[in-house]
Amino acid sequence: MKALLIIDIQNDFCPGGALAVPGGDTIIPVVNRLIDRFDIIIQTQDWHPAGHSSFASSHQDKNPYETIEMEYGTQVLWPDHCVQGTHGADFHPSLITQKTQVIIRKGFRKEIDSYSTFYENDQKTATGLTGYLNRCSVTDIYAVGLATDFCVKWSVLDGIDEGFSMHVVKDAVQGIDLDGSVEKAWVEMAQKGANILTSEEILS
Ligand code: VGL
Ligand code: ZN
Repeated sequence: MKALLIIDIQNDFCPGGALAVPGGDTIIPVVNRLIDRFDIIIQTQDWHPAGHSSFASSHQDKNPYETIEMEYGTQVLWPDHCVQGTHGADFHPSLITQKTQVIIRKGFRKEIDSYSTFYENDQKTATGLTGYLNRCSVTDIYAVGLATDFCVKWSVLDGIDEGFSMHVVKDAVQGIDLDGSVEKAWVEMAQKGANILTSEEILS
């Protein structure tokens, strides 16, 4: 079985949002077309409590995009974004969400961030998605959404470690790009064995 994994297509990651990914909303029509071709649809939702430890505003003398050492390693600090229950945390209104059967919320623990939809950033705390997908006999996961260099990348790398065949639809993702991080993400995903393809190859 194959599943479509729609990552973080939320208002705050789209133009006008608090952590806008350049062109973040341009992928939505592509994602909507892909939804038709899958029976298993999973969405992720970045879902932070106010004062989350990944927000620069939670640390003295820190600006967004600087880094900090956390117990679990280096963490990029972000503008406040995707705060639980706010408009910024809602899915973009153009995204078709009716067919989605599971929504994985992540980053909801104040002291730990979560980019990947399989593990939080300590690389130990599981979200439980692997169990769900295994019970549904999913072997192949097609990743789309935001952002290529953070949540998409970590989900794809962890998905491979969890034993899934991971596919990344390159015209259905967009990146933040801090110091070449998008280019690096493509290399890391390809080197680990992700299959990179276009939406055309799925739709045709
Ligand atoms: C993301 C930064 C912070 C993402 C989430 O969805 O890629 N990036 N929180
Ligand atoms: Zn976040």
